[in-house]
Amino acid sequence: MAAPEVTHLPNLPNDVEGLRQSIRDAVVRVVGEDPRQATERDWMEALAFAIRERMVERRLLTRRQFADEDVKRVYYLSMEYLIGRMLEANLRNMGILEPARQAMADLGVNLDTILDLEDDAALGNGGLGRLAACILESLATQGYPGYGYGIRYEFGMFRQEFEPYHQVEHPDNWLRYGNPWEFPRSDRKYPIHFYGHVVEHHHPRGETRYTWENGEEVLAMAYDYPTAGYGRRNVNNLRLWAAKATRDFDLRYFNEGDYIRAVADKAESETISMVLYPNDATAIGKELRLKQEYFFVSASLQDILDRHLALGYNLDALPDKVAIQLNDTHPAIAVAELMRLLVDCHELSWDRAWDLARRTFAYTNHTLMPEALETWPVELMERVLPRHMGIIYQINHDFLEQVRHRYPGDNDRLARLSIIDEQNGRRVRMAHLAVVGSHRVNGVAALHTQLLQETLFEDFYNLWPERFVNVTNGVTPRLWMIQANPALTELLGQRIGNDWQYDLDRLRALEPYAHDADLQKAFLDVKRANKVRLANLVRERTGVELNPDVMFDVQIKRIHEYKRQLLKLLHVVDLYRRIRAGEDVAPRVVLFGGKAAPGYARAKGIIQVINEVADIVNHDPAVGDRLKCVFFPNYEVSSASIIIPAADVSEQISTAGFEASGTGNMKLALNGALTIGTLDGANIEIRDAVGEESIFIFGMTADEVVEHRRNGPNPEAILAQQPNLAAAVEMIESGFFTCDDPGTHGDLGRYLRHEDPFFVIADYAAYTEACERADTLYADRTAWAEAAILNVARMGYFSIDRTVRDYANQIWDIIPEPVAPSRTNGAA
Ligand code: BZD
Repeated sequence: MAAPEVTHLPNLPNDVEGLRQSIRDAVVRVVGEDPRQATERDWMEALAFAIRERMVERRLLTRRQFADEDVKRVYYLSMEYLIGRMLEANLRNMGILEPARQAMADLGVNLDTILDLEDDAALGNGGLGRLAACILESLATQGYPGYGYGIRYEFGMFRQEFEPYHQVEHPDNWLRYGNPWEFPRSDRKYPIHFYGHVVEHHHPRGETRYTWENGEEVLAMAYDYPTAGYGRRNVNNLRLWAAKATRDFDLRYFNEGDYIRAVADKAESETISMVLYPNDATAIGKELRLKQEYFFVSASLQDILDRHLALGYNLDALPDKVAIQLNDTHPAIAVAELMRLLVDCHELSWDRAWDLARRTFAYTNHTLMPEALETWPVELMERVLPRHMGIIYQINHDFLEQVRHRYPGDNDRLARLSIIDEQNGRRVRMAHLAVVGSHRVNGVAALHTQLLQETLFEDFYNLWPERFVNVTNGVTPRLWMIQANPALTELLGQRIGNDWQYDLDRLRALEPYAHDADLQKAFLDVKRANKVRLANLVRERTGVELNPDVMFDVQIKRIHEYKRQLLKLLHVVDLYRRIRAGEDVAPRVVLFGGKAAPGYARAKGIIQVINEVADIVNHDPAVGDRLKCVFFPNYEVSSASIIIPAADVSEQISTAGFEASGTGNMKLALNGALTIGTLDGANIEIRDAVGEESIFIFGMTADEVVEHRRNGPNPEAILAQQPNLAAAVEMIESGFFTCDDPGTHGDLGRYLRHEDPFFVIADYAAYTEACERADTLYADRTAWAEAAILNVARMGYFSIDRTVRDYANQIWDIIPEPVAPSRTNGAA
C-alpha cells in the first residue's frame, strides 16, 4: 500500500485567480519566457499547459475509478481522427472557458485572438475521421470507458491552395511549434515486426506452433491526448502511435562503421507514421499503407492485452472486459494480429483464441464503392506479414468448411464468400476478414445498412443475419452547435433552457414556438449575424464580397464525382446565363468547400472549373449581387464551424445509393439550414425527422438509379430536351470560362454528354425544380423561419450521443461510469 502522499493528486483550482496563477507560472516554467516579453503564441502555450495539467488530473481520477469498478472498456481503432483545434474545445469541456477568458484578460491577452493561432489537428480525410473524433468526445461526455487508438501522423491532411484556379497541395506541418496537448510516453513502446519468415515447430502431442523470425523491427511509441467530457469530470484518452527506430537499428551499422547509412536507415524506419494518405474513397494499395495499418493495430492490441492482464483479468475474460471497434477495414488486420498474439505469444489453442477474438471485435463499414474496398495482393501480405498470411489462410479454411457444410456443392458461393479473391491475381479481401472475425457488422445509416445486406454482404447476411445492425451516424452538439454557433446557443438558452446540451432530443421544446414572430425574428437575426461573420472570412481569404441578405447556398465536402459538385456548378452556370439574358432569377451566394485527393484528376478538374466559373461570374458587372460563387480554400474543421452556422441551404445531392450516410448534412440542418437533397444516406432519416416541409427532396431513388443504369442512360437525349441545361453545358465546353486555353473544358463537355457516370444530367431537371421550391420559400421570410426553426427542433436524433448509446447497447455491451466528485482526492 502506497503512502498517502504518493497517491495524492494535485487538484488544481479552476477559478479565475487560480487559472491566472497557473498561466503566469507556465509562461516562465514551461515556455521559458519573461511575462513582460511573452508573445501571443507564448501565452497560448502557457494557457494550454495550464489546462492540460487540469485535464491529466481528471484523467487519472477517471482511470482510478474505472479500475476500482471493474468496468468493461471499449477501444476504438481508427486510422483517422479529424479533431480540429483543441484549445477552445478543451476549455469548454473542462468547464473553464469563461474563467480562462477572464484570467487571460487580466493578463492583458484577448482569448479569441489566441484561439485563432492554433492549427487544426487534421489527422483525417473527411467524414470517417470526423466521426471518430465525435465518438471519442461523446464517450467522455457520457462517461463511457472508451479509448481511441490511432497514428500520430507528423503531417496530416494537406493544406489546399489555388494557383490560381487549380488545387496545389502543401504539407501540413501541424507539429512545427510542438504540441502542448500531447503526453509523450517513452515508457510505452512496443516492438512491431515486418518481413522475415515463419518457422513451424511440430509437437508430437498438441498443436503445431509457429515463430516469426528475422525481418525488421520498429518501435511504436505512445503519445497520449486526454479527451474531456462536457459537463462531467470524465477524461478519457486518445493514444496515438509514432514510429521510432529500435536500438538494434543503430547498433547494426554503427558497429560496422557505416554511420551515414545507419542514420538514413533509422530515418527510413520512422517514415511509417510520417504522413496521412489523403485519399478518402479509393483503396491505396501501397506497401507503406499496409505497414501503417499493421503498425498501429499491433501496438494497440499489445497495449490492450497488457492493460487487461495488468488489471488482473485472464485472457478468457477478454470479451467480457474488452470491446474493440474497427473503424472501416483499415484496422482489419487486427483479426489476424490478435490471433497471433493469443496463439503464438500467449499459447492459447487456436479454437479458444478464435472464440475470444470474434466475440471481442466489431466492424463498421463506411462505403459500398468497389474502388474503396481494401484488398491486398497475397504476395505482398506474404512478404510483409508472413505469419498473418498463414493465419488468414487458417481462418479462411475453417470458415469455408462451415460454408461447405451449410451449402454443400455450392462452389460459386464459396468463391464469393472466401477471404481470398482468386479472380484478380489472388488478393486478401479485408472486408471479408473483418466480417468473419467480428460478432457485429454495422452500416452508418438505415439505407446504407440495408444496401450492405442486399448487395456487398448479401452472402454473409444470409449466413449470419444476426450479425448485421444499423447505427446511424451523429454529430456532437458541443462542437457543431455550442462552439460553432454561440448566437443560436444563446437564443436556444433563452427560449428552452440548456438541457438540450446534454440531451439533444430536448430541442423539440422549440416546436411550439416555431410560428412565434419574436422567435422567428431573433432566429433570422442570428442567421444574418452568422452570415456577416462568414462574409468577413470570405473577404479575407478570397477577396470576394458577399451580401448577407441573399440566400447562402452551401456545398462543403470532399470533391468526388458521386457527391456531384458538377450538378451544383451546372445550376450556377445556368443561372448566370439566364441573368445575362435578362431573366429575373432569385439571388444567391453559392459556396463550395472541399479537397480533392491529389491523384484524382477528375476531382481536381472539378475544382478548377468551379474556380474559373466563379472568377467570371464574380467579376461580371451585369450580375452584381444576384449571383456570387466562391470556392472556400482549405476547407477544414475550423472553417467548417464558421461556414455551417451561416448556411441557409445545405446541398446533399449525391447520386442515391452512394453516400453511406453523410454527417455534414446533420451539422448544417442542426444549424438551421434547409436541405436540398437526394434520398441517399442519412438524408432519408433527416427527412423522416424534420418532415417534408423542412427539406427539398429530389431526384432518382437508389432503386431508380439501378434501373436507370440497367436501361442504358442517354445523356445526349436528355440534353436535347432541356434547352437551359444544354446551354449551360455548351457554355462550359465552348471555353467561355477559360481565358488562356479554350480547349480545357471540352473534355468536361464530353464527359457529361457521353459518360456522366453519376447521372448529373438525368437528375438536373428535378434538381433545379427543388432549388426553385427553396427560392420560393426563402422569399417568404416568415415561412422560411418557421421551417428552419422546426428543422432545428427535430434534429435531436442526430446527436452523436444517441449514436454512441446505440453502439454501447447493441454492440459493445458497456455502461456509463460517470466520475464522481473525487473521493480519493477530496476534490470539489
Ligand atoms: O464516412 C465517409 C462516408 O463517405 C460518409 O457517407 C459517412 O458519413 C462517413 C462517416 O460514416 N467515408 C469517409 O470519410 N471515408 C474516408 O475518409 C476514407 C479514408 C481513407 C480511406 C478510405 C476512405
